[in-house]
Amino acid sequence: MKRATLALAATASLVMAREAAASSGYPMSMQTDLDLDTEPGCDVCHAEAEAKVGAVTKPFGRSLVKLGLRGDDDASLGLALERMAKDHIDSDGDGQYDLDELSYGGDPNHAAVPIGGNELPVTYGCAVRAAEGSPAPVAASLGALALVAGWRRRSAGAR
Ligand SMILES: [Ca+2]
Repeated sequence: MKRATLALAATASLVMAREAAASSGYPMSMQTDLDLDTEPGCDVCHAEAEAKVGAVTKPFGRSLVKLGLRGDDDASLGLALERMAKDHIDSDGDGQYDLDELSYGGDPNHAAVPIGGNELPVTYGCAVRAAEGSPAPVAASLGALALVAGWRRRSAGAR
């Protein structure tokens, strides 16, 4: 009984150590497996961009774990990435698949940012804004005066 307990404790500690092990080779493996221009930072899966990174906390990393990723196990990374591609995983729910976002240097943990960075949102409406110094406001005012004068002339003629 004592031997069985010791064996169980040893096995449990090995499993826990394996899951907690740093996976410093994953960025390079992801770059190779996904044919990326650059290695993704550790912060694609972890809170920190560089070691010591801590637990997997980002949506993309959690998706990989759900797909079978294990710590310091390149084979599990390859399989999880294959499953991610097959299942069209979109961890941040922005409509862009995670692997597509990585392929163009995007972040699969945040909604896509347009090329060129954040810009003011497009607004729609009917208003026309004249450029500063433009004669448009003067012309509009004269047009309004002409309409009022014409209306008054017609009203006076009707009497
Ligand atoms: Ca996405």
